[in-house]
Amino acid sequence: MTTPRLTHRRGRLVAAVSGLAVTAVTVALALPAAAAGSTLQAAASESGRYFGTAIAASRLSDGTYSSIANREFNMITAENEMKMDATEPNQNQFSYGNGDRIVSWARSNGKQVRGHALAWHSQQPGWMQNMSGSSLRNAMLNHVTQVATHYKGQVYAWDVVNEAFADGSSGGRRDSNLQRTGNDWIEAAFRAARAADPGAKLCYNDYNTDNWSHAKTQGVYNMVRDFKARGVPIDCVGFQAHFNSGNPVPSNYDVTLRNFAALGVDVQITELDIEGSGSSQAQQYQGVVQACLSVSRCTGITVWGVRDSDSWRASGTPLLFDGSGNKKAAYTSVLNQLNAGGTTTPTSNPTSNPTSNPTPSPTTTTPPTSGGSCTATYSEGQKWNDRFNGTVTIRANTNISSWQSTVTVRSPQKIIATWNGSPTWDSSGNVMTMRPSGSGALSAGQTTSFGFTVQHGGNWTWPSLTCTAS
Ligand code: G2I
Repeated sequence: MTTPRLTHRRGRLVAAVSGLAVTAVTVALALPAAAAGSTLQAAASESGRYFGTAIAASRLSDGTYSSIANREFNMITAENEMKMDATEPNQNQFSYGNGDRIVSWARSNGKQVRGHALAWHSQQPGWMQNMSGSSLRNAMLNHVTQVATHYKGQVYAWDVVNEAFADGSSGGRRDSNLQRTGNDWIEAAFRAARAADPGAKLCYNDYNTDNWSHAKTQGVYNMVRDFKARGVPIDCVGFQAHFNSGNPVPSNYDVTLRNFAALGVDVQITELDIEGSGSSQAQQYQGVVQACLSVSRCTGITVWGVRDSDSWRASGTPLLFDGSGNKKAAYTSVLNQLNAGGTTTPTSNPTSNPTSNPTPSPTTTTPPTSGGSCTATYSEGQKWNDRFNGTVTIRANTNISSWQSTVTVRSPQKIIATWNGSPTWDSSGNVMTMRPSGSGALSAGQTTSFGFTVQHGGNWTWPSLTCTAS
């Protein structure tokens, strides 16, 4: 019934070569399936994870910057453009220009978006800084509602509340004007965000929460445990992961991630950067990636900028590309670790896996087209408790010069990663149109494949497919 399933790696090789010429495909099929992910996003996708970066709208016109960002990353965070001061400069006057610019760049390049950040003690607009009491609480909730509504359906995960815990040994909340409106301000923000965009994952995001034995880590852990116990809508915890010599990657990082994940939330590395250089920096990066790959609910990693020169702490050269856009040793160690981790796949949670196979929706279609005909066939990939991988095999029924395939998922499903093709999305986010990365020429009987990860939200239904040839 189905065409023999290509592995992701072999599939990528075929697609990469099929763009060149039809005759080259035959040659490629004879090669061993050895190629590993050659970009961060491709390597992370092997295990159903994303690899992201923070983007500054003002740098998108820099060709080196945007081409590295487009090539390597598939999850985009606005570095400053969605913060409170940027989006509501005057009370009740919202300003989305730069945030929208980043979202549209991300989506037109087939990338997902992490929203950062709805409520924070820092980077508040001037009008908010001196507010207090119920007027501040209401202004904050209105902000959360308005901004989450504006970006509804376009954001994979929101940092709903950022950095609300105190540094040091107290393990308690940070003092701020928001905290002084009452201890329940965080859960109020989460409820408002859920009401505004029920499809977005809602995260609590903080720094210095990496070491399991630190009081701040424990404070956040206890809050998340309490939220889960009381049904406060929280889906994920973001670990900013800003490291330097005074604050190195802890050896118990995986323990921290695993313990949070065991509360029933996703964990994400959200703002990774590590000051330093050479092999010591590379090793620390590797340790962070290894820790994430060892936890099935660690769903992705975002670095806080593209080149060292783009960093908020550029003098510490904390990123994966140097100021000229060259790959650093840290880049190579991250890529290699992602590829290694792709073979030791994360453990799934059997209790949450489907007990029976989902009812397949039509898996193949062959609409007649003037330029030729193709068939798209779905095959299941790996499953996790919150997501699954799928592969679509495209078979040319006649000689074709190109193809495109739509993949429709059903709410609340979302496609969070893809490989082996160039995706675009419709405005609902449910319909992805995949086109070949190269020319897409296939002769009759030949196949190629692409893959994707679906965050299923409890709905295990297979996506429906179409294939159109030209
Ligand atoms: O501080 C590092 C990060 C810690 N976690 C939350 C993140 O949101 C935070 O990001 C940084 C940005 O990388 C900086 O770019 O947040 C800073 C502000 O808290 C950002 O700095 C601001 C400067 O304060 C502004 O003066 C400047 O206009 O960047 C702006 C744009 O370059």
